[in-house]
Amino acid sequence: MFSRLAKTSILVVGLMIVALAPATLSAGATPSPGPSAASARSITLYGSYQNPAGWGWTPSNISNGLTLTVNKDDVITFHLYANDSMDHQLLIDLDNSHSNTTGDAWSPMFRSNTTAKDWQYTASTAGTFAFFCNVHGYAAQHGMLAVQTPSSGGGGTSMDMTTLAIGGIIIVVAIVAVVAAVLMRRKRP
Ligand SMILES: [Cu+2]
Repeated sequence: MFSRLAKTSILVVGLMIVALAPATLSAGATPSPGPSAASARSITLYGSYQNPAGWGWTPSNISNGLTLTVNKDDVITFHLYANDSMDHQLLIDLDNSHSNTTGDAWSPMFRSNTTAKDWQYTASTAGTFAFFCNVHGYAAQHGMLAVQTPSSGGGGTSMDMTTLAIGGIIIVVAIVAVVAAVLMRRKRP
């Protein structure tokens, strides 16, 4: 006659332990700030006005669909080549106006397909920006530069949220079990 209550109690205690375990793990985990330290990036770009037009990592993947992804505050050294040996100039279009306007950043002119022109750019503004050739214009030669803030949307943050969510669900189940146990006890004559 006592065994039913004992079983229920064991079940409730068991559920409580399961519920507390993720919370303990979460509390004990070191908050990960993410790879926020700015790093030096080396990016090779081949510019070309036509056949094909655009920008590429190499002479064989030149297009107008290239996206470069870096972290905020990365110091990028662009190694710039002119695949067609024409004059080009890389412009980072910080206001996405698709034209050369105040506040944009641009490289020196380059026109060699064998010797790189190096240009350093610090990605101090987060966001997604167009880049294009300041000589031939946005329509002829463009791509995208995505400057990410590492602390937002990091893997560590989403894992913590998942842990908390699972812990919360288990706690709700445990509370329901306690209420059920109490009701069962009250029903006894
Ligand atoms: Cu150009």
